[in-house]
This record gives sequence, C-alpha cells and structure tokens, in this order.
Amino acid sequence: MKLITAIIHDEDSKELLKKLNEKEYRVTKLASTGGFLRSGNTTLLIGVSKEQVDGVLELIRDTCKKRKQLTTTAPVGANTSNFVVLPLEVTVGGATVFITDVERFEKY
Ligand code: 2BA
Repeated sequence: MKLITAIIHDEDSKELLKKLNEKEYRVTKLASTGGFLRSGNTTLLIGVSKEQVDGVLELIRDTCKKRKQLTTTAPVGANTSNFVVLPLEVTVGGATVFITDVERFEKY
C-alpha cells in the first residue's frame, strides 16, 4: 500500500475531492499552512494500492494549476524606522506530492 500526500492550492481542493470521490478513492483533507508564504493550503492524504497510484496522480495533474502569488521580502535596512519591503512573485504548485510506502494498514 502507498500513502500519497498531496499539498495543493485551496482553490483546487473542491474539484479534486469531487473527482477522487467519483472514482471511489478514500481521502482525508487537512487544512495546512505553507511555511514560506504562511498562507493556507490544503493537504490531502490518500491511501491506495500500488496499482492505483498512477490514476490518482493523473487526477492531481489534471486538476491542480500553477499560480503566481505575490509576497514580500523580509525588511531590508539598518533599522526598523528606515526599511524597504520589496514585492516578490513566486510560482505555487500545481501540487507537491510525496508517495510513501505504508508498512502496515489497519482499519477497525
Ligand atoms: P509555501 O512554503 O508557502 O511555498 C510557496 C511557494 O513559495 C513555493 O511553491 C515556492 O515557489 C516558493 N518558495 C518556498 N520556499 C521558498 C524559499 N525558501 N525561497 C524562495 N521561494 C520559496 P511550491 O514549491 O509549489 O510549494 C507549495 C507548497 O507546498 C509550499 O507552500 C509548502 O506548503 C509545500 N511544500 C513544497 N515543497 C515542500 C517540501 N519539500 N516539504 C514540505 N512541504 C513542501
């Protein structure tokens, strides 16, 4: 068994959950926060058989889009009364996906 951990944009989560449910994949949605932008994103935990991994990845690829997001750099300057904050554009996603082996799976 494999555990797919997918970090995706909040705006893609509704559609991806719909598609996953339609195909009868089991999924858990977690509210998460990106460590760099410190803004909300969505983490999905999807437990599947080895044979199902590619099908799930296809749905993720088809659904999760890359987006440009603006953030700011850390203040640049000698002291806090005289600093400059510069805009910084980063590309987020489509999806960051980890696929791990599950040593044991139990359900009661
Ligand atoms: P964030 O950490 O908020 O990062 C958002 C985007 O900012 C990243 O998009 C990347 O383009 C940029 N970024 C992140 N750290 C940076 C840094 N130290 N310097 C410059 N730019 C940086 P993605 O790479 O698509 O990542 C989207 C979200 O996926 C991340 O949100 C984070 O929540 C998660 N993520 C990405 N890689 C990860 C990893 N190796 N381990 C754990 N979580 C990861």
